[in-house]
Amino acid sequence: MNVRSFGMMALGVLAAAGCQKKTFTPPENRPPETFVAVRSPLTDTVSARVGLAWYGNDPDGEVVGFHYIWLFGDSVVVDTAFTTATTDTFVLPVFDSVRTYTFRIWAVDNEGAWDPTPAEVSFPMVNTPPEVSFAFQSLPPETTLPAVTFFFEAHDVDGDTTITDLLYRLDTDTVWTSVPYASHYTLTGIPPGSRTVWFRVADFTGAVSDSIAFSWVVEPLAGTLLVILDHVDNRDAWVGLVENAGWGPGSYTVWEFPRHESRNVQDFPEIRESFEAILFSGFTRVFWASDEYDPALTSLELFTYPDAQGRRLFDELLNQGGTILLSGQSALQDMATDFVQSRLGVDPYDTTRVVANRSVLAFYGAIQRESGAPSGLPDSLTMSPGVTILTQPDGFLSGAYTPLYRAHFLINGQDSVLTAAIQRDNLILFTFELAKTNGLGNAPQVLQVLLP
Ligand SMILES: [Ca+2]
Ligand SMILES: [Ca+2]
Repeated sequence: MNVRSFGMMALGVLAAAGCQKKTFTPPENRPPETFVAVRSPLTDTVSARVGLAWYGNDPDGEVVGFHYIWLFGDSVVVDTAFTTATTDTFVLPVFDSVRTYTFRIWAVDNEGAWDPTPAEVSFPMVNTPPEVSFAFQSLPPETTLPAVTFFFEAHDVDGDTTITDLLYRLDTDTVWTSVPYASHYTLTGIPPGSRTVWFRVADFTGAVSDSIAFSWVVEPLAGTLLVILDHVDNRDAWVGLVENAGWGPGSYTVWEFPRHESRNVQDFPEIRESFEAILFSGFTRVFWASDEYDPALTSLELFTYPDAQGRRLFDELLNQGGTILLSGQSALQDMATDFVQSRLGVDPYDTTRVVANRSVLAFYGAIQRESGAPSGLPDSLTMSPGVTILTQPDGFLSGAYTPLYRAHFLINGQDSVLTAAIQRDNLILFTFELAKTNGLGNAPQVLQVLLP
């Protein structure tokens, strides 16, 4: 090898070195860092419910999610695989004694690396007793029958679903009675007299709320006639009608439908429980009365629409041979149509025609007994003193019923005579208020004949 060739070779080596690919060594992935913050107000101890927020930073990539666990000492209380959320509220099992729980969380980056130094926060947690109150404007009247439905609002800072029991005690009870918690409860068979009832609620640990109390007067059920007053303005007129028909005090019972101001009619499924307990306490006759013109305000629909579950009660009473007499201008419109047709035999055409023409119907003058009506009924009724016209009654042309009374209506200014009281089997409908048609003093006789 000469110098030249060595030189060439050296050049070749240098050239080769210059062309050699440099090996790429990426920087090692750097793990993310995790932070956690408490959103709930913190005191010495917290309730079972705690709100937390967290986030993570990754210096050379991005955080794609988190793993977290809840620990009590060394044992895992809540374990999760993975979450992309950055906030949550947790409800942990709490007890009467303080337990310290630890929340530990790891951010995970886009290369799957966990934060080697997870964030954590610890809480001393203790159970808090629940609280209960009567639902807004839900209290029963000062005087009731021996079955009453109460409505509650109960809360527990450890979670409302942790409330498990309702406890109640009447002043005549020596011990508390516990039932599964619901937002209403119906007491039945309450001893008559001046009563006080106390309620409390308990959570799943047995922690109980303070008690709430209600004091009222419970009247006994009496007789076999139940008078339902459904939005009645002139209570004295209706009760007077009943008493003048021969039912003395203590021989009948009045049940006043809760007025809408105090309870929404949608609560009927609950109210029904107390009504049912009362209705099937030996009553064989029901007199439903209303002097409200607006069927949206009265509640007969709840006893006649199948989905309100109240029809079952009327059906059962009728099927047992009980008699129901309905009297009021809103009665026909407030009832379910199929109930009117099947139970009263009213023609569907009549129902729709009457409703359609309702605004042009005016009812006036004397009311006369129909020829086929029971002969014991008064031959004619007339308006009570001071009542000159009933504005919105209903009238029928014909149907599979026994006509009881016909009356003069003004239809588009024309005098027309239509049937205004009908009977089919043991269901009777007066589309006007008997309490307002006692001008001759003989309206009580109607009750004597039809509700013997
Ligand atoms: Ca990273
Ligand atoms: Ca609690």
